[in-house]
Amino acid sequence: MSNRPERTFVEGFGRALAQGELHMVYQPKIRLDCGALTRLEALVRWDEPELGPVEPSRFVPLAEKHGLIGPLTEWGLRRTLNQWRAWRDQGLDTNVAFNISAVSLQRLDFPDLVERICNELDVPTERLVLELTEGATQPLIKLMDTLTRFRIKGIGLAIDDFGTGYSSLLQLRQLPFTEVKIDRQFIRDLPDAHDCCVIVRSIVDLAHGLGLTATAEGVETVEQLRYLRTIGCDVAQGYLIARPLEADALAGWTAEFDQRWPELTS
Ligand code: G
Ligand code: MN
Repeated sequence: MSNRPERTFVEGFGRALAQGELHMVYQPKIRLDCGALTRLEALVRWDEPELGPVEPSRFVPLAEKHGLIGPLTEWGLRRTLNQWRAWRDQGLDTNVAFNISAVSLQRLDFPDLVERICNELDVPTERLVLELTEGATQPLIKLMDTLTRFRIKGIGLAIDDFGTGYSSLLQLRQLPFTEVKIDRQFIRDLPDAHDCCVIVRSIVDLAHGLGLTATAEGVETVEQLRYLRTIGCDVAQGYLIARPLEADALAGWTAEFDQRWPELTS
């Protein structure tokens, strides 16, 4: 009896993938020096007919456990890269960030699959950044070969939620990352909490010293954004800038944000 809800989940999720109950939304990341859109993070949403919207944090761990992460990742990546091409055709020149489960990285041929999908859908690999979070059971450091294969193919690698969980400085030194995403827990209390200011400033310096892009996630207030600009953080993402958007809302957001940028920075 105890695993019945999980079995129901597996059936429901299989149906979701097959019948189009899943869709992608996209959250803008901007350059803090000029406010320009630099990339969009693709995030999956499940519109369950009875439950309504289900958050990825509730179904991704189950998909991982029941062997469904492969189909989910491939579906989401194809959807996202097709969308990138549609935006490019509309004249929106940007990059995309896509979240990868540590489970997918255990397959040594996974970088080849990602490259194949990029080629098939005519998206240059340089336009793609993969966001990785440390899995509970799989330290990223064990995945050196796989991560290096992505970099050789021109695909960028961001370490997500940096500063929490298992993420360590050793990883920054040994793994071929291109970007550090500072966890929103450190951003939340900027700029009033002195300790958070010290931590965030140090991560930005560390990232720059190692030649990596520093990105702040979870930026919700003007004060946070202004502080991040003063310390030279490169990129910001968060509800202040935009909530995750439906694909067709991007053009409207871009026009609106261009207008709003001067007052955010003055
Ligand atoms: O860690 P990662 O970058 O993958 O997190 C993405 C998630 O964070 C998404 O589910 C998104 O809705 C959420 N998110 C994005 N911006 C903000 C924000 O400014 N505040 C909070 N609390 N959550 C955010
Ligand atoms: Mn992410």
